Amino acid sequence: MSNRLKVTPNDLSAFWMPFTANRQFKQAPRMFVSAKDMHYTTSDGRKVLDGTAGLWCVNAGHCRPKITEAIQNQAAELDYAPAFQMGHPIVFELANRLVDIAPKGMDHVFFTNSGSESVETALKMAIAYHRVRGEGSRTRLIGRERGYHGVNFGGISVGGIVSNRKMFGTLLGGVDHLPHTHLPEKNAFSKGVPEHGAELANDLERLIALHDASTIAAVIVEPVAGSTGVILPPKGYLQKLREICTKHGILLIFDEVITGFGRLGAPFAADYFGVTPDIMTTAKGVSNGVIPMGAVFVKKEIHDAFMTGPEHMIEFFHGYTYSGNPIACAAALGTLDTYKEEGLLTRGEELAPYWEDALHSLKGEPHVIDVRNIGLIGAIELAPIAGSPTKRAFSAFVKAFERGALIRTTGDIIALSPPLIITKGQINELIDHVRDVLRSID
Ligand code: PXG
Ligand code: PLP
Repeated sequence: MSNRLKVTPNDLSAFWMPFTANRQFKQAPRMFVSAKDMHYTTSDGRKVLDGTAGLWCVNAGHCRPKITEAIQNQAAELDYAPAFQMGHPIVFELANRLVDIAPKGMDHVFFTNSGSESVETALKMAIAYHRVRGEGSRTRLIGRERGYHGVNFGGISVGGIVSNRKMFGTLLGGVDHLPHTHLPEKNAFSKGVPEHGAELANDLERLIALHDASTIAAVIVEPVAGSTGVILPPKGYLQKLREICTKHGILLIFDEVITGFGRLGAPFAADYFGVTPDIMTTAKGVSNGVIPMGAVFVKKEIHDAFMTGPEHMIEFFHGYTYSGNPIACAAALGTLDTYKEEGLLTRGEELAPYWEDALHSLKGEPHVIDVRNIGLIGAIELAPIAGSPTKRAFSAFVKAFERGALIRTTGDIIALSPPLIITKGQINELIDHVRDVLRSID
């Protein structure tokens, strides 16, 4: 008998779960067995409203027919083609389709399999770009406090989430950090982008004065920080970062792993804020989370700088076995078709005012110390239980799941990011669940 057949449904020990309290989970497992559109079904047959699009990725909702069909057909036709020195048609088709919806000037796409890989790719591209242009001294990378850029070494080095960094040694050298932009004392209960804090971008000038621009390759930020608990850029902040980077020849990387593909009500945060970075990292929504995929968008000038030297030579010594995997490409094409047919990349714009009102109706409920929103993202920050940070939000998560809503918590912050197909009625339902939960927890 194969090992697979010997595993009984109760044997949960072999799987070391990612970013999970393993021992607690295995005592009281929470299992999804199927999903459709806005809902999951649990192993005990309950419907759960998806308030988080899985992990911020299922933007078109679950088990959408175009995507399922595309994957099924592709699996039967061409399962895999070598990613290096060989091609297959739909990876080129997908790149063109992505460039069509990308901010103007971002004309090239490099494929990866996750947000973390997109980040590593972008950081390496930035450093190599300066070197191919003869500015090899530009190797320093600047991230931001509380930033999340995935879990690989480059990403945790430029990232600023302490628990994701402290266990893992000295990380990459030559990295510095901007201050985060969370100013609850001035900006609590802001609707949309907050008024105060644009001047925090000027800290980049301080870091440039300290290190000298000639040593700095790139600045990487999330246009809206997601994973840390939803921190919005103050009005004018991203414009300032753009100006300072341009002035000093530093590349600006937007990590759009969460904000990409319609989350803010525009295709990308770059469109929403009217600020174009030099490199843009994406993943998640590119394939609706269904098959792992990431895509790094690059400006023409950066791509073209590599296209020198003998033509038989590899221009960029980087890539993954599964870069542009055919089945992932099929999933992404099915996803883009679904987004297009249903107008999902801009649907958030219509829904955002309703979403904002619904979220802010939670002001005044027990424990709520801030509510933040932008596009179809929302955050409800709770006062921590003295001496037991994260405990209150975690019990809210468990209670919400029991009541029939999937929410996400990080620290004592509840983050919401539903699939972009959510209806107004379902927004009410989700917020009512959160309200009831807040009233029922200690
Ligand atoms: N950059 C950003 C901005 C992200 O949000 C990554 C990179 C890494 O992507 P991968 O695909 O390697 O996980 C992310 C991922 C949460 C949560 O609950 C957020 C992410 C992943 C899982 C959970 O906030 N963001
Ligand atoms: N480790 C070994 C031993 C490998 O041979 C490879 C790829 O050939 C990798 C890691 C990298 O794997 P991937 O290309 O899937 O990132």
